[in-house]
Amino acid sequence: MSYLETTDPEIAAIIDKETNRQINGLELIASENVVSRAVLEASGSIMTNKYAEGYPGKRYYGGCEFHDMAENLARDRVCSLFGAEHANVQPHSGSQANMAVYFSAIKPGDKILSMNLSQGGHLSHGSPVNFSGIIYESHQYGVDLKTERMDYGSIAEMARKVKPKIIVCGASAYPREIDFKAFAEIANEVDAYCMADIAHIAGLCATGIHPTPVGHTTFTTSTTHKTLRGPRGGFILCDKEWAAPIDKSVFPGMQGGPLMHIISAKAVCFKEASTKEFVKYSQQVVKNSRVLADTLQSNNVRLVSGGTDNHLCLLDLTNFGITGLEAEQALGNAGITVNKNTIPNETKSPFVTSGLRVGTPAVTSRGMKESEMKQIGEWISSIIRESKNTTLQEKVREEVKSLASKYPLYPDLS
Ligand code: DSN
Repeated sequence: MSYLETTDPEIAAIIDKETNRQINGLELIASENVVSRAVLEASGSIMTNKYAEGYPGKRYYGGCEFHDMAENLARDRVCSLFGAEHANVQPHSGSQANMAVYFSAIKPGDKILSMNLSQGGHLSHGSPVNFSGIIYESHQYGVDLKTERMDYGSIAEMARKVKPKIIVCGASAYPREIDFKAFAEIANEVDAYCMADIAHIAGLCATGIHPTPVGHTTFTTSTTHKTLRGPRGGFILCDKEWAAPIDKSVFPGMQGGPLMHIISAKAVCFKEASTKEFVKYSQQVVKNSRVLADTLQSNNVRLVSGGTDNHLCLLDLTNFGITGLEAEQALGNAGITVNKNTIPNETKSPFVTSGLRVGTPAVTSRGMKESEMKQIGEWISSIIRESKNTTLQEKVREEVKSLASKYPLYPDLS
């Protein structure tokens, strides 16, 4: 960062502070990760200098020969990783990937059937405050309020009643396996398209640890930066018959120039995700999540749905008499970064919440395993038991820092 320090010391100092925060703390936000040096280098490369509107072989600017090579590599690699026929790697985010699918498959005013945000869904799945709930008529399913799991029978019943044009499956705060095949069958029965948004679990689907929707659903969308451990961005997978409408919806439909430095970094991520090391990493993410869940439960923390099958746990704090917001702040003071989250049967606003979401992708990337997860589970439990105890928070902060120092973010950063 020597150039930045000279030309813009203010922003250099901010990046330095954030680097220290990441080095010294524990990142348990389920949607975050730590990318490889190779992904960082590609994201920070001179590929950012170029406009490349269009697609490989059909660009609106000259000088795109190397950008064509990078985008083709990204497309081929992600298709082979997921066994898909066609990929669009240009969406700047998961929301834009979802938007491109809606723009391709349905019309304004058409019905969407998707999971409620407050029970684990996502804003871009038809929330009334999001474009998806404003442009389309949104109908939402939740989890069964007793089991706190998806109930495919009642989702099918709802689909028969609503007759949506598209059924959206996938979630951002659901700790259990999702039966994408069942969703595809429901969609088929009611003559709807089916879109699986695998943003959270893409790394688990790519490695076979979670069943993949590819081959079942009409569209699969995702981000690249969660369990897949790539740069921030999105992509869409579909069959060849949908390639032209999807590509047209992304560009010129909703985006201009693709972020070619990010597409290059996506290509690196897809290569990394196809290695044996990444399979081992993904297995460890789930093992770590289960140990964290067991440790929390042994400390009387109630987990939504009673446990986890994936990279995240959803904690119900009701019995501790604190809100998600208070717990997020108390844990933040102890160097443990998490996010407050609504839970099924939520009684508080999304800014306060009764729950907390914790995930293991980032700490697993740093090399932490079962014994560290036990320790982290004990720290979380003690902090939420005594959320006003600032002496405890300071003590845990020092212990967190000491643990973090044994698992460097990058070998040359400590
Ligand atoms: N905001 C992301 C998450 O944290 O789950 C989803 O887009």
